Amino acid sequence: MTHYRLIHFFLWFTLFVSCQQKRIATPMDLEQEAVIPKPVHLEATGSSFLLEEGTTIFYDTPQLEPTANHLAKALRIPTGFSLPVQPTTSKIASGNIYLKASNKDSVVGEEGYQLKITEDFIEVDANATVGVFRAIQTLKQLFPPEIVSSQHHQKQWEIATGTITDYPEFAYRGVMLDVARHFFEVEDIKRLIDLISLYKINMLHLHLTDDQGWRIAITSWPNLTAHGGKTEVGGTEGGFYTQEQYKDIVSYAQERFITIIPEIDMPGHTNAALASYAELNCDDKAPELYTGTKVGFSTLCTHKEITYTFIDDVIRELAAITPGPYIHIGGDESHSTVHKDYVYFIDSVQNIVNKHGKQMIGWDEISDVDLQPTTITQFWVHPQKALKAAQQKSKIIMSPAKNAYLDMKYDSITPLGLDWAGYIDVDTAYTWDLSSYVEGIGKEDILGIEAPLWTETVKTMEDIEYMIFPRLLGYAEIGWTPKALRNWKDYKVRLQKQKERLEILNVNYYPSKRVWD
Ligand code: TNX
Repeated sequence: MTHYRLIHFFLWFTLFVSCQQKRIATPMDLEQEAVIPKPVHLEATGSSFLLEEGTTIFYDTPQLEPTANHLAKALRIPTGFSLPVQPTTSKIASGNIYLKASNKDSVVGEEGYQLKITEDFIEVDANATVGVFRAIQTLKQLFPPEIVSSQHHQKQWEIATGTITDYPEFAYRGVMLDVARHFFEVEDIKRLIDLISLYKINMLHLHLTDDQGWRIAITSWPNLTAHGGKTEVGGTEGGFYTQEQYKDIVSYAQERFITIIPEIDMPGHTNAALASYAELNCDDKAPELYTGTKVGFSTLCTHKEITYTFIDDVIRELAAITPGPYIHIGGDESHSTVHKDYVYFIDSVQNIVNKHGKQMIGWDEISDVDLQPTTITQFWVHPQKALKAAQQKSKIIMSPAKNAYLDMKYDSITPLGLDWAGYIDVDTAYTWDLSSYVEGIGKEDILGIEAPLWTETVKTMEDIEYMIFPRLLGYAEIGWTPKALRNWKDYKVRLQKQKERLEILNVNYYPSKRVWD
C-alpha cells in the first residue's frame, strides 16, 4: 500500500467507526407530549435528543449558574449521569444543554423562553434567569416521568425534538396556604414550593395570622407567638416560624422563582393577637385563645393609637424580611368592626404598608376604601366589591371561591374540606376563565389567579396534597395559557398522563373519576 492509500484508508476507517457510534435517533413527536401548562407555540420536528453520560450543561452569563446547577442536581439523581456545569465556551459540541439568558426577545417577556431541541443539543434562550427556570420545568416534563424521581433509573433519557416559544398570559399565578388554622412545618412549605414550581406557579401567599394562631415571630411583640402561636383548630399544639425560618422559606422560594406574600389578616380574624396583648382590645381585656372555626367575631380596636403602633411594628419587621413587593393585610369578614371604623382602619393600614415600601393586597371587602393605584384587590366572593376596586384602578387577583377554593370538597364524599361555595371537581376547577368571570372586569384589570387553601379541616401535608392536587395544575394553566388554547378534553388527556409523575413524586392526589375513568 502506498503512503497515500494508507492515509486514505485510515480516513475512511475513522469515518466508518464514528458513523457506527452516532446513534440512530428514535422518531418522537413533541406534539404528543403532555405539558402542563400548555405552551403557547410548539413545533415538532419528529426526532429525539438523548441525554447521556458526557452531556454538559453550559450557561452563558454568571447569574445563570445557580439555575444551571439546580437543573444538573435535579437530573443527576434519576439519570446517574455526572452532568458537569460550565460557562459556555465558543465551541458548540454535540450532546449538550445550553442555557442562555441573553435573548432580547420582546415577545416572551420576563418569564417566557424559547426551547430548541435538536438531535444534537438542547438550547434554552430567555431574557432573564426566571425564564430559563420556567423553561427547565417544561424540559423536565418532556423527559420520561422518572426524571422527577429521587432514585436512580436505568433508562433511555430521550426527548422529542422541536421548538417551543412560551410565555405567561398573567404575571401572577399563585397558591395560598393557611398556616394559621393549622400550622405546617418549614419542611412542608418547602415540599409545597417544590411541587408548585413544577407547574410555573410564581407566588406563594402564606396566611400567617388568624383567630386561631399567630405564626410569625415579631421581635417587638414577642407574646404574639409565645402565647398566640400555641394552639390551632381543634386545640392541638400550634407553632410559628422564627424570622430565621421565614427567611429560609423566602430564599428557598426565591431559588425557585417564587415570591412569598405574607398575610397579616386584620382588623377581623385577630383573636390570637387580641389574646396575646390586652391593650389591643377596646376593653383592655385579653380574650381566651380560640380553637373553633367560626369567623367574624374578633376585631382590633380601630380607635386606639396603640393599634397603629402595633401594626407599624409588625409591618416594619415583616417588610424587612420580605424581599417581594407585596404585603397582604387581609381585611375580610370584619363583621365585628363598625363599617366606618373599618374604612378608617384599612385606609390607615394602606399608608403604613406603603410607608414601608410595599404594595398592599387585601380581600375584596377593601374596595369600600379609597384605594391607592398600587393597592391590589383579591376577589373571592363579592363581584360588586371587586368591580368597585377595578373601577378605582386597583389590579385584581382572581380567587373566586366557587371555582378556585382549594378547601372546597371535590364532591359530597370528599373526607376533607368545606362545601359552602359548592363542590369543585377537577373539571369545575379548570373550565372557567379569568377575564370573563366578573362583568366589567377585563383582562387589563387582572393581575392573575390565586387558589387559596384554607385549613380548618386540613391537618397534615398529605391532606394539603389531597386538596391541592390535581386541581392546582388546572389553575396553573388558567394563569399561563391563553384561553384560545385551552379546552377540557385536551387538558384531560394531558392531566391523565401526569398521574405517573405525581405518583413518582409521592403526591397524595385526588384520583378524580372525571379524569381517570
Ligand atoms: C372564608 S376567603 C374566609 C376564610 C375561611 C374560608 C373557608 C376569606 C377571605 N375568608 O377565613 O377560612 O372562607 O373556606
